[in-house]
Amino acid sequence: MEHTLTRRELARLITRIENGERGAQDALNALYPRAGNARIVGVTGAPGSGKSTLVAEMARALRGQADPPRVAIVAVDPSSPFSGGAILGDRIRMRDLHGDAGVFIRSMASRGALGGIAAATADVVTVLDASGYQMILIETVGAGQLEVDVARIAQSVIVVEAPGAGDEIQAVKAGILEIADIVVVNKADREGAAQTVSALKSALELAPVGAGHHGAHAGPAAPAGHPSYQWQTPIVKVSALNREGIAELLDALRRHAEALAAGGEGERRRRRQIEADIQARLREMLLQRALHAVARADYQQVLADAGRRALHPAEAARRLLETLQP
Ligand SMILES: Nc1nc2c(ncn2[C@@H]2O[C@H](COP(=O)(O)OP(=O)(O)O)[C@@H](O)[C@H]2O)c(=O)[nH]1
Ligand SMILES: [Mg+2]
Repeated sequence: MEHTLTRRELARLITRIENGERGAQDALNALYPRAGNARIVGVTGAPGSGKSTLVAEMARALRGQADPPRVAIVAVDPSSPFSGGAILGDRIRMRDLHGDAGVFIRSMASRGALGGIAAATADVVTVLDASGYQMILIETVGAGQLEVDVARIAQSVIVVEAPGAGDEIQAVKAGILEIADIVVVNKADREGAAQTVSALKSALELAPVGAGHHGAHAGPAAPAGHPSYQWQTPIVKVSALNREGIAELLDALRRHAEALAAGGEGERRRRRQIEADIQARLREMLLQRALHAVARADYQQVLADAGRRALHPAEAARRLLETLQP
C-alpha cells in the first residue's frame, strides 16, 4: 500500500469495509498510521433540516478558497441526495461537486460490517484521511435514528436545526445539543428563524459550557471540561439554499479547531474517542464470540423461557454466560 489510492480503489475499499470483508482489515492496518491529518467534522440533525444541502455548500465554499483543501463527504443517511434519494433541485446542486476531482462523495450502507455502521464509518474516515482528504464532512441523522454517534468520530460536531414545525426544538428533545460544538440554524430564510435562535440560546445556557462531552457516553472516564478548554457553543444562522452564512460557519469551525488545539483538548478528545472505539469493537467481538460458543440448545431454551415471560432477559443473558464458564 505504498501508492496513493485512486478514486476507484478507494470506492472499492470502502465497499469492502461496509461488507465487513476480512481482507479490508489488512488494508486498514496499513493505512491507519498514515491517517491523522484530516479535519473531521460531523454534521447531525433531524431529517429535512438541510444537512445534505449544508454539507454540499460547505464543500463548495471550501473548494472555492485559495489553495483549497481536498474534501470528502460521507453521508450516513439513507435519504441523502448523495445516496441518490434526491429531488431534482438537490441533484443539480450536487452535480458540480461530483465533477470536482478534489471532492469525494460517498454514502454509507449499513450492510454486514462487524460492529455496525459506526465502526464502518470510522474506518471509512480513516481511509479517506490516509488518502489525503484534508476536510472530511460526515452527515448523520440525529440521535435515535441511525445509531452513529458522530461525536465518537468527529473533532467538531455541528448540530443543524431548522425553524418551523412545532415550538419544541428537535435538538433539545433529542438531547443532541449536548454534543454540539457549533449549532446551525439553517433555513434562516424562513420565518421563525429568530425564535429558533433564541430558544436554542436559552437551551445552551442551561447546558454546561465546554463540558467535553465527546465520548462521554462511552464508559471510559470522560473528565468534565478541562479548564484550559475555552469554548462557547456558537449559534450560526445559515441559509444553505441561498448560500448565506456559510463563510461564518467555516469561520466558527476554524475557531473551534484553534480552541481544541490551544489547551490540548483536541488530543484529549482523540484519546477518549480511540478508547471508546476499542471498547465498542471489543464489545462486538465478545458478543460474536459468546454467540458462537454458546450451545444452540441452551440458546433456544432461554429464548423460549424469556418468550413466555418465565425468564427475565437479564437472567437469560446471565445463564448463557454461565454455560460458557469452565
Ligand atoms: N428554505 C430553505 N430550504 C432549505 C435550506 N436548506 C435545505 N433546504 C431544503 O430542505 C429540504 C431538505 O434538505 P436536505 O439537505 O435533504 O436535508 P437533510 O435531510 O437534513 O439532509 C430540501 O428540500 C432542501 O432544498 C435552506 O436554507 N432554506
Ligand atoms: Mg441528508
